Amino acid sequence: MTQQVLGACPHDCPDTCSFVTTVQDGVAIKVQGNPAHRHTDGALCTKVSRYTERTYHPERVLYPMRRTGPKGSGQFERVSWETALTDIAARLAAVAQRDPQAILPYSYAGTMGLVQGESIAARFFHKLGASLLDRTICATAGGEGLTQTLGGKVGMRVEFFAESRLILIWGSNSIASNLHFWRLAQEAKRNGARLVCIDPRRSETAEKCHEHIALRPGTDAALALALMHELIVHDWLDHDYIARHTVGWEALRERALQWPPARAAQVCGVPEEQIVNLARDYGTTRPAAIRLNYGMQRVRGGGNAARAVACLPALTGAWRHRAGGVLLSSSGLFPVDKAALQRPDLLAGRQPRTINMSTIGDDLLRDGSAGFGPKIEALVVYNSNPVAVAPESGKVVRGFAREDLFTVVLEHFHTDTADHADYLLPATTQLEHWDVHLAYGHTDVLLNRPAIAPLGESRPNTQIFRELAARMGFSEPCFTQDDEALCRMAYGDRVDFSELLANGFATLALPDAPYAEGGFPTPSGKCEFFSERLAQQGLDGLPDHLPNYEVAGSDPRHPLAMISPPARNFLNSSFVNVKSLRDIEGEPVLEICEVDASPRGITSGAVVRVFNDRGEYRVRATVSQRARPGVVNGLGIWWRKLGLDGTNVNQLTSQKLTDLGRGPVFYDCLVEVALA
Ligand SMILES: Nc1nc2c(c(=O)[nH]1)N[C@H]1C(S)=C(S)[C@@H](COP(=O)(O)OP(=O)(O)OC[C@H]3O[C@@H](n4cnc5c(=O)[nH]c(N)nc54)[C@H](O)[C@@H]3O)O[C@H]1N2
Ligand SMILES: Nc1nc2c(c(=O)[nH]1)N[C@H]1C(S)=C(S)[C@@H](COP(=O)(O)OP(=O)(O)OC[C@H]3O[C@@H](n4cnc5c(=O)[nH]c(N)nc54)[C@H](O)[C@@H]3O)O[C@H]1N2
Ligand SMILES: [Mo]
Repeated sequence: MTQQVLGACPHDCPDTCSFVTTVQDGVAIKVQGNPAHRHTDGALCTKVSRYTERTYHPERVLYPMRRTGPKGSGQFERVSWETALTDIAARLAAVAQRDPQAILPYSYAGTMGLVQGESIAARFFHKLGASLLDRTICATAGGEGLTQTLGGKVGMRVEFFAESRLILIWGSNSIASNLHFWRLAQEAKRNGARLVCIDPRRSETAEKCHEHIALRPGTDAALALALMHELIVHDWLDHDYIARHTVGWEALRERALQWPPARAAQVCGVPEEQIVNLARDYGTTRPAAIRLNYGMQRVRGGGNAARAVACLPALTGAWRHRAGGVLLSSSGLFPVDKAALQRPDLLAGRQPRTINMSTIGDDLLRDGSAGFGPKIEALVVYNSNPVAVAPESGKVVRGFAREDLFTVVLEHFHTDTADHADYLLPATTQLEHWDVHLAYGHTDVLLNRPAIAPLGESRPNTQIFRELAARMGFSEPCFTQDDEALCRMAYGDRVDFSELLANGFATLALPDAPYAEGGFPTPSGKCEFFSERLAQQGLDGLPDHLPNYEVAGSDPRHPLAMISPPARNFLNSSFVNVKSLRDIEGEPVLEICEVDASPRGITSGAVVRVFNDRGEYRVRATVSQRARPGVVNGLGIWWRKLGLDGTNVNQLTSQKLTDLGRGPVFYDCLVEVALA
């Protein structure tokens, strides 16, 4: 019997596709884009079209496993669920009796699902009184910057980019990481729009745009301020929009006038003329739109850079048109009832400390102290692979290798993190469980129905936490709600669940041009060039350029800047173990340009050492025009154990944090490269 089941792509990607799984006699045989969903348009990326290969992968974790070898060895024996759950509950209870804050949940967006993400899991840790996790690893700097200026993670409706006349693709490799947006940009291009890519790397996207501005990493605010300078001196401003819908114009004007293009050209390492021309295009083309993405905020000044860019459309009045404005993330537009799903009220007045996931390396190595609180004694990891993705992995690995740390990992695969587990528990994939989704690159809600029965003895995250809760004696009824009930609860009556059941998606009712008449969700209701909230915290009320922690030229021993953007056929560290996709990527590479390669005797194919004071990573070099002078690109995020020497790029990245949002600075990193 053949059946078609509507689902949603669970991955951390702006596109959040609706898909259709064809099931034959209980086996999923293919996954295809849902043609009825306009954002998916019947097409999936290469990765997710191979979803059955991932689900039926011979190395799926199918049974609960208990560690038998040393930490990190990846040696396990199969145990029953009963044994695993009883022992885990007893171990957690013993720690909790001393201090529940010594227990840390660690999770991110392995699935973006609201139910298999933070629902029963959050309730469980709230009830326990465990440490809270600051989920900063991806987007908090840009998210906070956007929120200070526009009031939230809000922006243009993505579909209207197709009508724009000028599109700035800023800090984003859309072809790799936002493919369905690229389709809209192509449509605009066919209608005569000009596409400009702002990215240190000559990415797959940059080479297909009309123009590529290859600035130095971490200099985006300088570029944005110079654009403002030009808008001001040439009077390409919408004075009426500025007067009615913005705050802090006089102060911003004064700041921007300190940034003539010549100054920014020096800082950004691009020709002055390129900045002048971009400003003219932006100032004189209507409608003009900016697709900002998170690639530009993984540096010290990432929050300020997002603020500076977010000011631009209010200066020119681009928001007046539905095809004008800026989009970084649309997630703030979704009316999710987080409190109902996650139940922070179960803390019952307790205020556990918060641990920043981006400094997990340092924090696992800390002893208890007055400022820090108790030493971390137990770690429960789900939907994340921190040993591969967190910065400064030398320290992360040392932390996970602690013999006195009790670690539980819920996973599909034997990842680098799973290798360090005391218990490894088999989780279901998106084809095997219910979920409901928001999106950060469009504005539709998606539903995912299970297409097949759980493989082996795998269970949904929710079910694993329900059973742990029962063994811990948590008797609140919220610990027995089933997944379908949780899906219904996520949006309550704000989204029609019968529509989700029937179509797999539902569209939020939103205006075409949300800020044509102002009405931003900031405290003032205006676009806040000047942020009173930041000024009150003693921070700069205006956006400014903050140089990287590790500015090229500041350290003669490590003269090259390294960025580590995603490889096209992986999704963060997911899919690295899917052979057909890994075969396309080949092996970990470092892109280096000719002028940096030749004095070092490096030719394409040579194995090189990439190093700084935090560590060393061996990788194969590709001499390529994708890298600009002074910057090397270490494409991510490989599993350490599949790399040349059992490490990956994060061996080199630092645990310093961004100006706003306490985020990681993956792309603010100096290195030296030498033949191995
Ligand atoms: N195929 C694929 N798709 C993905 C992902 C993936 O790993 N693979 N990751 C997903 C995730 S988690 C996220 S958060 C999203 C967004 O993910 P992003 O991290 O925004 O990924 P990209 O779109 O690749 O954009 C990064 C681009 O920013 C550039 N960049 C680096 N430093 C700077 C800088 O200082 N300034 C500017 N202007 N550009 C810079 C990089 O060279 C790269 O081309 O994509 C998601 N989609
Ligand atoms: N150097 C460098 N490092 C980076 C980045 C970079 O650009 N450069 N990007 C950063 C960014 S943007 C992000 S978002 C983070 C991403 O970091 P993570 O959120 O850790 O993402 P993944 O590496 O994809 O790991 C997710 C894991 O969750 C598992 N998983 C998926 N679904 C489920 C499920 O339903 N249940 C359970 N239990 N597990 C599941 C997958 O098998 C996978 O191993 O990495 C960051 N790290
Ligand atoms: Mo991310």
